[in-house]
Amino acid sequence: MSSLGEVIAQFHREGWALGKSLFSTEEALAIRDHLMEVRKGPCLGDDTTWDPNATDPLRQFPRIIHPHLWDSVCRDFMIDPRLKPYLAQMMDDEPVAVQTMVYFKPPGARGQALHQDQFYLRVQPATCVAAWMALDVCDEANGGMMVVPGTQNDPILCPIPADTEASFTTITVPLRPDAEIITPRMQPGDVLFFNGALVHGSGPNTTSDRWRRALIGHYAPKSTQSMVKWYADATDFDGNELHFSGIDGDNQCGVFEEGGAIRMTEQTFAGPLEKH
Ligand SMILES: O=C(O)CCC(=O)C(=O)O
Repeated sequence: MSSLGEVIAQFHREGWALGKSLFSTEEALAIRDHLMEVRKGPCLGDDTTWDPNATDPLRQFPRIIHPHLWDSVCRDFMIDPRLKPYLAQMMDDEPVAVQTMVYFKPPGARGQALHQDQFYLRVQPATCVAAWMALDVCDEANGGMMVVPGTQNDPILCPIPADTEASFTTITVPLRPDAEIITPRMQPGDVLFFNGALVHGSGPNTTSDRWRRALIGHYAPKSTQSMVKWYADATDFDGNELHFSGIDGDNQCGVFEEGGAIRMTEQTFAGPLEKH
């Protein structure tokens, strides 16, 4: 297990870091079993229609968005005191929770193309931070999380079309030619922390027999002035509700110029910045 200091130092250097064994294997597996029960039917807020007879595994097991609003297991994870010291030092502020998600990714399922969470959340003036907990062993073969160290220092990048054979989302971001993509191997109960500007995502689950499930919390610093309105109802680690000023988002984003510099421009985005 890495020390808190080591995790924080790596997070500031690379935009991501792994909290090894932050939750026990038993806890992670119990959460996983609970979520499999929950996913036996439609869930409030589904953005993909649940269909147990669909050929697409992601229609059989769609991700769950904002489950903390109605599921106490997800809410307890979201404000678990073990996460707070990490998030507080990463943000240099008190963290408050603004979103939860569950991903199932059964064998054969597509992943989510590389993206930045800030594209969706627009937490200002700082950024959001994610705590992504593995509920299975995760690696490249079953579509573990991919991160691109260093991109946490980039602005929101203008999206480009994604390969929808490999991704259930339709947009991605361009990468520098020398970008390094890392897929950390994770065990159930490990937590991947990443900065909201960090480019990250996941590939398809190419295995025939290994699921890749995850429970995720997204957080903002308490001093946040605004964020996209879909996320603006927040909860602090004592369970108190608070509300940030909600915005629709804006169209500012960066494009790479020759030589690797980034030029800011305006781009009209298709669709609402509602779900990420
Ligand atoms: O779990 C995945 O495949 C993607 C999750 C993700 O991008 C996120 O939590 O921001």
